[in-house]
Amino acid sequence: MTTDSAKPAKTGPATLITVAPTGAESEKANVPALPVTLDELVTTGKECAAAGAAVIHVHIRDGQAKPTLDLGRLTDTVFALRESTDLIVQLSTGGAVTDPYEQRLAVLDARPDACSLTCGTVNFGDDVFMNPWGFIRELYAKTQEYGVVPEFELFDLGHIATLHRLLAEMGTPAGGHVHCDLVMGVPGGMPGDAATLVSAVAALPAGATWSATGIGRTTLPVMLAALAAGGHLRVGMEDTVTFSRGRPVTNNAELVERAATLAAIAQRPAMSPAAAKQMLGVPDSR
Ligand code: KMH
Ligand code: ZN
Repeated sequence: MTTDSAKPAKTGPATLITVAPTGAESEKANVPALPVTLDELVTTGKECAAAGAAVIHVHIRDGQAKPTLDLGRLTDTVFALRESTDLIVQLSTGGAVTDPYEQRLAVLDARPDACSLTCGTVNFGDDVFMNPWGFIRELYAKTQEYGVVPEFELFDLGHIATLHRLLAEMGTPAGGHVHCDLVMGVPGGMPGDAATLVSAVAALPAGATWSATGIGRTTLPVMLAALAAGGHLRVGMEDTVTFSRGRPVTNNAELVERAATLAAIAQRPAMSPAAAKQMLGVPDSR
């Protein structure tokens, strides 16, 4: 008979937790807890860092709380989040489905640490999130030129084929490491379930790390499947505004806290921002 209780508990590799606090889809009027001002975003960033987040995936809003890619606001946001937190600042280049390609490319001029880079077009509810091959290439080339570390957003299995093509034709990303995010459960994209997650992970480039997020009610199944499969986590009000059946999310930090708790139960506690920078190849240039 073994006496496991006498041994110190072993922990596995840590879990990178990304928070996506705002997104471009929810309206402040319908979701009052959504952080939309710079002050609200900074407060959210601090709370989520304390709860275990290492990366913040940022969409911003204008004075009317509408999604914007205004470069001045983006630059101020990068500066303010860097000033007040250690989080890796990852700007969205996806924006809203209505944003033009030129503005999405110009996001990198705000000089974030990292950015999202979606590897294909996808039906997005009643809309279409457009990411044609030419745009993907142009955006990727700019990340390489600026040294901004991309996170490859994969909404469907076909996006993984495009990621392979991109890496084969254009080489390694800034930071020298491939990190992906499986965005699951978008109406029109891949479903948010364990079987799909396992298939997607099997198709990723060798050596890539990955996180997963489940939209809406797929949040919990995707989070549990990702932990079981050795992945990292993204949570936040961009992806779900309901904490449990009938109970709205009150703030982003409670989603990060839940993810950190589940990761700790899985013996893979939340990763620090410093360790995340090392894993992703984000230079510590502050
Ligand atoms: N808001 C979606 C249309 C990203 O941030 O790069 C796109 C999106 C992906 O959220
Ligand atoms: Zn986003």
